[in-house]
Amino acid sequence: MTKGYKMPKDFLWGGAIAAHQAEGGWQEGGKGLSIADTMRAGENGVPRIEDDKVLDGQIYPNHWGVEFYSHYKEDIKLFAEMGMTAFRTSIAWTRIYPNGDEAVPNEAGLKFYDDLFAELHKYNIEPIVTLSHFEMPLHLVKAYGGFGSRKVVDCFTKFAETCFRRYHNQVKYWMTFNEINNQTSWRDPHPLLQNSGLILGKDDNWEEKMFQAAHLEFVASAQAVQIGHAIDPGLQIGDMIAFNPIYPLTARPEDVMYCQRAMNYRYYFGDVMALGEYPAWLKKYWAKKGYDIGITPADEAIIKAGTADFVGFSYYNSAVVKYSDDNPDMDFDEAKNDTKNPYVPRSDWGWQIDPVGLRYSLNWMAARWHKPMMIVENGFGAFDKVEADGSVHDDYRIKYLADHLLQAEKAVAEDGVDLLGYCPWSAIDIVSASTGEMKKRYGFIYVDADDQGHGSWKRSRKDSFNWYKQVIASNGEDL
Ligand code: P53
Repeated sequence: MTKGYKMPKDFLWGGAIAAHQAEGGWQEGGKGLSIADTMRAGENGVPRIEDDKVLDGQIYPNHWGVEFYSHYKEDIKLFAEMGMTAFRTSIAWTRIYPNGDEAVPNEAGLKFYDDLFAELHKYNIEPIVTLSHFEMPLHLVKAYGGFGSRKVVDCFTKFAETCFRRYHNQVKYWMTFNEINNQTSWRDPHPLLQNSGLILGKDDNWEEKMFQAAHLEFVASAQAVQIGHAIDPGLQIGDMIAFNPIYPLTARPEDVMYCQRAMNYRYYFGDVMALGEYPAWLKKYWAKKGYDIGITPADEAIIKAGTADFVGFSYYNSAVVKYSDDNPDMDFDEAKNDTKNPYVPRSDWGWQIDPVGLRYSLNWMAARWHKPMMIVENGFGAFDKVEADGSVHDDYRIKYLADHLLQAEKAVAEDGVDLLGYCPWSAIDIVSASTGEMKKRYGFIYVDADDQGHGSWKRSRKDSFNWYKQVIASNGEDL
């Protein structure tokens, strides 16, 4: 056992999931179709395909997730048994506004989350809620082109307002857009769809479209922050950034300079949302590329007035870049970067495992954004083996989490960063976002189901369940 540090009193010990990856019940209670409901299964190296409707004969793993919709009471009881004091999930936008643009919300959907939050409070578990976690109503994509349109800004702020009004007495911590910066590299199908609901035409410049959509999300997010505070000044409304620190491969000054530019590119999202304005370098970059982002003075005022209260972030891995002489402008192209870090191991899915990078990240963000922070995702996707007696010996997951937690604790205890809580991904096994697989497991709780959605849905405790219980009981000291 590793000796860690006791965390401050009231530190939130949580676990995280997202509605579309866990709930299932895709047609229950008047729920509409989200972009996750028409996304087929993929696997490592095989991208998920987005259909424009549900097709016969295709597998859509988000239709069942892990049936959290019908199992949540049993699951929350297990979270409480671990001692969890917080739980992060998202509100499925399509339960509240099935098409996204209705005048009136869907009462059955609202009721589901009343019950879910009440169940959490029964055990003194603090809900932490993401408003938009890769689950935009499909109708908003088809009718308006997602955040390609200002109409969707209004739909989102209305959705946010509905949730703040209904749940402000039950939910204090909110985040607007999950991993808003995870749309900065070209992949097909492009993550612009998952994040922003954009489907690109053949002649579209994806990068210009990305900057435009992200801008409208910043406006929507800042507006939501202001609306939320007007409803209840006690609400804490954060941004949510996918944080993978980028290192220079060598001490060559060009590598270091290029690395700084890569960090600026990946994390300008956090600059805008935490500091309330665009960085100067980015305006120069747009001018050089001839991009028109369509920013109005009114937008700038909204962004300035609606900065995030805290920085929520996911941390899984770190990355490395190397400058190449054929790129004298030093423009970062994430899709072209496959530089490997010789000093860190990789998971079965190729993710570079780097606990020290978490301490580095916390310090980097503290120095740049000056906000309290919350780790709202951190975890290890792995194949789990169920033994004959039903146990799962996931010592690799325990090691990953213990190593990372120790570094986060050092950042608090030795470096003085303001960290509100830790919510590992995931509280319970769920469907993977990038691959749609069930077999890429993250949870403390095993769910008996396979990639085709077959199984008993029975829940069981993995070894990591008992490990996390002891971590929480010792307030972070026994890792
Ligand atoms: P999965 C890409 C890279 C890093 C994290 O990821 C990512 C993504 C987008 O898929 O997503 C976050 O399930 C995300 C979660 C997701 C989790 O990381 O692809 O917020 O929804 O499940 C883990 O292995």
